[in-house]
Amino acid sequence: MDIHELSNLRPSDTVILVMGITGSGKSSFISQLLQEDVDIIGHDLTSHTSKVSIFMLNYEDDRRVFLLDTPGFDDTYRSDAEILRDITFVLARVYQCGISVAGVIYMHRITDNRISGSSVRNLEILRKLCGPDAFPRIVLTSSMWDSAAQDPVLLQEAFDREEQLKSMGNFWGSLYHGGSHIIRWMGDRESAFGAIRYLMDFNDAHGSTALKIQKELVDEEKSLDATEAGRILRDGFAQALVKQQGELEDLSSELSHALQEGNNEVALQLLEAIDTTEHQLERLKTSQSAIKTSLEHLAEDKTREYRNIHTQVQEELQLMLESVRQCQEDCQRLVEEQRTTIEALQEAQRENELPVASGSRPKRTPKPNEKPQRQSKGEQVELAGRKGGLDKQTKRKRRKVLLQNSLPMLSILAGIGAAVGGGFAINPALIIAGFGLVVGGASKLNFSRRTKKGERQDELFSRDSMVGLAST
Ligand SMILES: Nc1nc2c(ncn2[C@@H]2O[C@H](COP(=O)(O)OP(=O)(O)OP(=O)(O)O)[C@@H](O)[C@H]2O)c(=O)[nH]1
Ligand SMILES: [Mg+2]
Repeated sequence: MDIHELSNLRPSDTVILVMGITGSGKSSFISQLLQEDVDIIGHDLTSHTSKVSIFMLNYEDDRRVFLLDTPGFDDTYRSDAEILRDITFVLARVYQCGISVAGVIYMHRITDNRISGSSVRNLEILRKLCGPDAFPRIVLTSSMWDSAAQDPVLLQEAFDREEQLKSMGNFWGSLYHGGSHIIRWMGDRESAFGAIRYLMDFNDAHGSTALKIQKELVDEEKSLDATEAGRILRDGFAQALVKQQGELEDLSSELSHALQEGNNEVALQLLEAIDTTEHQLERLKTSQSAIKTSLEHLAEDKTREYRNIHTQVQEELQLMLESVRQCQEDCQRLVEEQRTTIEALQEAQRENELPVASGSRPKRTPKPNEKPQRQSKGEQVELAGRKGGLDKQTKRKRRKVLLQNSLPMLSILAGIGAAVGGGFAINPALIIAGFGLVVGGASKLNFSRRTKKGERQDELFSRDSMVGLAST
């Protein structure tokens, strides 16, 4: 997501966050809403750009709803800090631009038969991000009802679990009693749209409100680690640091014992363990400092980050366009060569069809400036026949090349379309997916090449090797 593109959102636009632990069904939910597979896009975006993906839903009356697909907080402290930075940055920018956040869809798999620490942690962060005033703008959405419905026993368990979740204060309980709405997502578009409509109707009826984190970062100018959500991570990091430092001390004293006793094998194992613990300690410290940031610094970091991604994407686009251009040239050359071959064949055929007198052929007197005939007509026909045979073979191979290239070419064109569309739709995920299609298509292109002598070689080689050759 680009900071400038965020500023281009219209005041009539609305943002909805989709949160939940990994695998709870966030991408599937959004896919159903948009009626397209967003998982691939989301996956590409995760590995290339921000961890938060944005998808646009055309809501009723030409209103645009931007869905933020967020990764779950999963107890790996390094990524948790990054995820919080991403989410809070987007929320703060949206707030500064006067765009309202209608609420949060929080996903949970109803078939999970135990409450994981990760789920509790995600809900704790959700409560702190929103604040009690925004609890009514949270829709607690359970997934996997279609699976549960397959078996009456599973279905009953799901109903029981739903009641249990509502009664647990550290799970849905406090949110439910604070006004959060509960819905069952049946795996279809209708029930997914129902959750969105609930939030939009609530927002229309009650007006928009700022989430707790937006007020803290923008209005109160708090640093991220001083916000309520940030403090959860900060405390977690502090506890983990104490634990890791204790482990490091234990390992160090065990190492000195092992060395005193001359137990080199154990000493080596301990050294490895110390190395790992030191590495974890470093990561924790990095995470700790990552959330000690003001919105201003966060914006600077993110702007730099997105600018780098933008530059990288531009460079990749240039490479892709160059590949497409080369491909077009190759195709044009093939068509041209085919045209020349056909003309030569037609010429040979015309000569072959000239009327020939029966019996002995009259000897033609050569004109004064005419070059002596080097081949008889029979020889010419035979030569043309051989050439025709060769040409047929070559033509078959070239036609094969063209056919092989048609699908990758379509993929490249679709990719460019998606990338350009993504640019207009403020959808970095679409841009990345576009590039994916272009790269995928380009890598499947096959070309015939010429040798240095200018003779045609019918060996096929891939776009990769062609790029390699082009650069030499
Ligand atoms: N049958 C069924 N499968 C579901 C449902 N929700 C999610 N799944 C499946 O669960 C798996 C994970 O779903 P995702 O939508 O990728 O979950 P996610 O929350 O986006 O996961 P991350 O992106 O890893 O955070 C996929 O294989 C989905 O097909 C549901 O309601 N019914
Ligand atoms: Mg996902």
